[in-house]
Amino acid sequence: MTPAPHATAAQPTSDADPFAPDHLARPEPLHQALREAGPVVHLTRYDVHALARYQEVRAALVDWQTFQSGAGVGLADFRHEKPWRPPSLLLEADPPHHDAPRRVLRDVLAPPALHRLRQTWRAAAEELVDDLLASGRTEFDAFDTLAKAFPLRVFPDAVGLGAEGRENLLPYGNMAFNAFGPRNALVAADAPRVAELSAWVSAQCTREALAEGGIGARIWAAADRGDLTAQQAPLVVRSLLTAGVDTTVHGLAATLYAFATHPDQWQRLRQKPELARVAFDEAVRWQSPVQTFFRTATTDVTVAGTVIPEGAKILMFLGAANRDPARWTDPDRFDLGRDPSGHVGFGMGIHQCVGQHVARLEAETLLTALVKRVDHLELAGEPRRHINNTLRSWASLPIRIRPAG
Ligand code: 4IA
Repeated sequence: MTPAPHATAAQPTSDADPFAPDHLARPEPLHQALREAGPVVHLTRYDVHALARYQEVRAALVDWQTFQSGAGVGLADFRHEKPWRPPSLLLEADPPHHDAPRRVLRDVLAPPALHRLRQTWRAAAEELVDDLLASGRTEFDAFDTLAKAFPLRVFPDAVGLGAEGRENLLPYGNMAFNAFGPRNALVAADAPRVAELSAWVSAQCTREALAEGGIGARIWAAADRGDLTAQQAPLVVRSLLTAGVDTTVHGLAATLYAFATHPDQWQRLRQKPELARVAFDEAVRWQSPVQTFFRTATTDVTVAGTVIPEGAKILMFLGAANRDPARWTDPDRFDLGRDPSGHVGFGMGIHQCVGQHVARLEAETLLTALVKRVDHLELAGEPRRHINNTLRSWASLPIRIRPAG
């Protein structure tokens, strides 16, 4: 047998397919096996190098010079394969090209820029929860009624999207996150809608489509100031629409799932509602809504004694790193008492999630509204996962609540 082109002789290997439905539905056993196999594991099926330990994942994330994003952060190598859409100017770019779009998005999504949204989002969260409680229902699908409903109520308005076609946002995101993986059945299932959904998203990114005063208009204002070109502006808006919807929906679902399965932690939040933001970060650590991302080696690089050759794809298991027992005490426990900072659920380094303040504000406003009005919550049935190549996502989350006396 001749060695695979991107493997070193002594390196641990695995023929597991992390993108197979069983692993996607329940990734923990594979994560543990990969962490235990070694710091770098050659995945023979895709000829990629897997990192599943916290230390190596974090080191790769912060070393953008050696582990580039410009060749794509999915399995596809943009140097040899045509991307399914024009590459993201942020996610799929390296310095110096990455920097101007990043600066613009950083500024429009920074906490001071979000300040004006807080009152509106708080009111929207209270109305959502009040309406739910007023209906008298104590059992419902928290995925539909809260995790999906809340971001879809506040985020498209904040961006300045038109009213038409918003139902396309989640399917578009689902497709984009599947596209980071291999061309498996999940990607094939999305294929019939690629053209239609891409055309709709592109149409929302024009200056004319975006309401005055919204985040989208602020991106266009940056173009007017010369901080971006008119060609870049719509692609920066596209990043907002790709990365900003499914992630928060499934991140909020993860948070609600965490509380429904850890009722003692809900009591803790009731005592101290200011823990809402920590709770969200701990849920992002614990569930890692974005499970995996790739990089490409710009040079032969030695990671913990293993040579990864130039041009090889590196698969980083964020979810595995976030539960690495070498980094976290009792990693499988959702625990408001720990300090979750340092988790890699938002990435790390120059590409670290630029929208994380938006996500935290959504979580804070929704949890705060909920914790004031709900004494107890628990699962009311078996939650159902939705399978996606990259996102740890949900189809339903049945819960039962006891409204506050
Ligand atoms: C983009 C990592 C993930 C949340 C993400 C997806 C798409 C984009 C950025 C980030 O299209 O720029």
